[in-house]
Amino acid sequence: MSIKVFDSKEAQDLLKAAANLGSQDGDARAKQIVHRLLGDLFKAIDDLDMTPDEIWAGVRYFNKLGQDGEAALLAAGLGLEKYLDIRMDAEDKAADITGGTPRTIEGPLYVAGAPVRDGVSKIDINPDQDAGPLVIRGTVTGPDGKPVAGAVVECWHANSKGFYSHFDPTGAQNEFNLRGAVSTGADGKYEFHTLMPVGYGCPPHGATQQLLNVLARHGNRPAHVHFFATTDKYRKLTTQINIEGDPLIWDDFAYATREDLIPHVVEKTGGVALGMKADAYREIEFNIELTPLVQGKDNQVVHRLRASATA
Ligand code: MBD
Ligand code: FE
Repeated sequence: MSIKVFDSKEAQDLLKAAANLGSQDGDARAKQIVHRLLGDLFKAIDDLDMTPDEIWAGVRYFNKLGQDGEAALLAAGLGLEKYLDIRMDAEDKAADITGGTPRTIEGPLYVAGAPVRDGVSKIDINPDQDAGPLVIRGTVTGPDGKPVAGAVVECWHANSKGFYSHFDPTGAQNEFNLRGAVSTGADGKYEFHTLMPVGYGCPPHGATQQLLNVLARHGNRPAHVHFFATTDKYRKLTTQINIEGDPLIWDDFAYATREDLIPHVVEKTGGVALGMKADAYREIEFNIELTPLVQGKDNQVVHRLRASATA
């Protein structure tokens, strides 16, 4: 069948009416985007000859996606969030902003409100038998290589089951377990005492995994740790590190891995003296270099709905 109706006056008028282009009212940008996206969908229905059954399966899918609260998870899994990074990288390049620690996606599991400590924070609150102690530390520098004082480094990561506090389906973790914030002193240093994370997997019966299954894709991430580095002197950095050696490092369902974000994991001893649960521990040094403001402003701040809690 090769029915083509997209270019007909009837279909084009319908599209304009649906986006209310004939009126001066409403949000002009929203109308522009709705007209374009709906038009692209109408065109795809024509081009791929999508059946009513396929359309209604899609509509049903959106309902499940919302019920599961997984729209942001799907955005990561379909590469939409990575695509925004590709665009921000290109925008930086066009503005001659080079260097700095690479950005990578935030993901959907940040929780605002972790207590801010000076220099060092122990963020493992709940015991986790299967996770060994880990120190993550580094220096925040500016584009000039000099330490940044008063920067806030936040980190968040999963436990040994791949679950994040606040979103843990087992309810096993306190608010802010494995989430922390440290304010740097004059030396620009931050340090987190925590436990080794394990990679995240999408909820097996959720809408995201359902779609990935149809595509014959997995919904897993390598073990990783998220960071924000915030200061009023430079641009906010959103990034992650992967845990070296994880077999999924180059097979992340959310496409967040980058060459410069796989710091070495060093085996150390002396953990007990440092207040850790075992003498043998691992240490990761992750230095963070920030990039300059553009005309005095952070031109790439991202606003999105984020969970928040009080400690
Ligand atoms: C995560 O932990 C994550 O970082 C992303 C991007 C998606 C799902 C879970
Ligand atoms: Fe994550």
